[in-house]
Amino acid sequence: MSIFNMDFETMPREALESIQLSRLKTTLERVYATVPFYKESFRKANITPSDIKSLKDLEKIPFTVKQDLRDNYPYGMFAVPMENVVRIHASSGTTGLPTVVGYTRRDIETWSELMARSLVAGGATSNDIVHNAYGYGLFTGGLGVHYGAEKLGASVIPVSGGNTKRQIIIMRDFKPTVLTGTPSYILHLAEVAEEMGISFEDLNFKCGIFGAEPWSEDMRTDLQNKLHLKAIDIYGLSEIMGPGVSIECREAQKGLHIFEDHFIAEIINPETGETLPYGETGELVFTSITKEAFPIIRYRTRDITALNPEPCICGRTHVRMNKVSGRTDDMLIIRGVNVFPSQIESVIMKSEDIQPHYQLVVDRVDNLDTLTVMVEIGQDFFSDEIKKLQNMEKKLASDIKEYLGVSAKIKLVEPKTIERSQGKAVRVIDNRKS
Ligand code: DLL
Repeated sequence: MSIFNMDFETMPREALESIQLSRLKTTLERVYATVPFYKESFRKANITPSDIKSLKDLEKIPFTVKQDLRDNYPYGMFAVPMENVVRIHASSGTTGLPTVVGYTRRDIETWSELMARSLVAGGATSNDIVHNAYGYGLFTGGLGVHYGAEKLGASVIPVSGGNTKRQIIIMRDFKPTVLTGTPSYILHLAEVAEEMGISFEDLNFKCGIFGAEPWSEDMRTDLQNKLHLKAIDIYGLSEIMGPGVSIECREAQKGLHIFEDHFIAEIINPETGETLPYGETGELVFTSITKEAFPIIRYRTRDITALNPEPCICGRTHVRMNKVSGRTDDMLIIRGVNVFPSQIESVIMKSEDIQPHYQLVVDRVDNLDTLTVMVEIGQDFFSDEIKKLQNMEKKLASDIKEYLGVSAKIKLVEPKTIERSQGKAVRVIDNRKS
């Protein structure tokens, strides 16, 4: 089916669910027959694929977690022989062994199609020129967006991350119309463009497709104002496919439509594993229903969100997930209060003098957790009298306490103090772990 044909995305729920069920059954039969991990996990739960007769029955199947992928490193979860695998990607592995994922030729075709559909949802057409600043390499962002843009028939500039000044010249001269990259790197691009005396107002961008890390609504407003484009949130993860698992539509820019003809989404209570109804916030769990090389069943993403089934003004019937507020493993517990970096971002970005560059430093002093929020402020403000700086620090600390219930020490720092992101931003330095 053509990517310009919206049939799959606007299908009545009943028809969509019947496709999901039949694809789910086929996937379960395949993983049971080809991946020893799933055979064993079904055996332990005392079920076989034939016990899954409805979408609701999915709940009977045990979860898959990141550790399972590590235990089967590198290729143990693949459901096809290596001769059928045409591409391998991997997570960075900063917190342990990298997670390795594989794709057959058909998987690459499916992924390209989903990324093309994502770009269309975000407002791109075959006439666009896509400046792709996601990193190319083992990270799925660069090549994922690249193949989708080509599939759409757009012209791709495979610029990747880094070499920022050169990127600005390319933006000025090649006149791209769609910008793709992580929000934190795009922010850095905007900063460097300003230093070079180039205004985004004079560039040709109409939309930006930003994701791969959490970013707040306030960051969206800031990016839209600075870059003079519509900023669209795109979500995905290597284990499920890469970018293009879900995306906001340009019409609503509210919630990310999940490509439900390829993935089944659930929300669970991360503590009990119990499935939660639509609207409730919890951990996102995905089952892939069309992948060949690396099918994955009930994968716990650790991402926190809620699902919204309400009809959307764009006409798509696929459920929307709220903007991801953070990951269960990124959540900071400061003296018993749970807080995500993106919530702190929302609070500090309400202040006009603050630059959207910040880092959270967590320590343990005398057995008590302490949180220091390092935030950049404009050069003018920084050169001002010390009293003004102290007042601002007090104000931000009291806002954080009021909105989030957590005590934090604010440290205002000069512009350029906090390291700029070339890909995903490092928001938290947790000295308790070292
Ligand atoms: O980040 C895939 C991707 C590339 C998505 C480009 C969007 C654009 P991983 O490196 O495996 O894959 O990291 C996946 O990043 O579980 C989330 O925690 C986080 N993440 C991805 N997109 C978003 C988003 C790519 N839009 C992990 N908002 C996921 C918040 C996001 N977090």
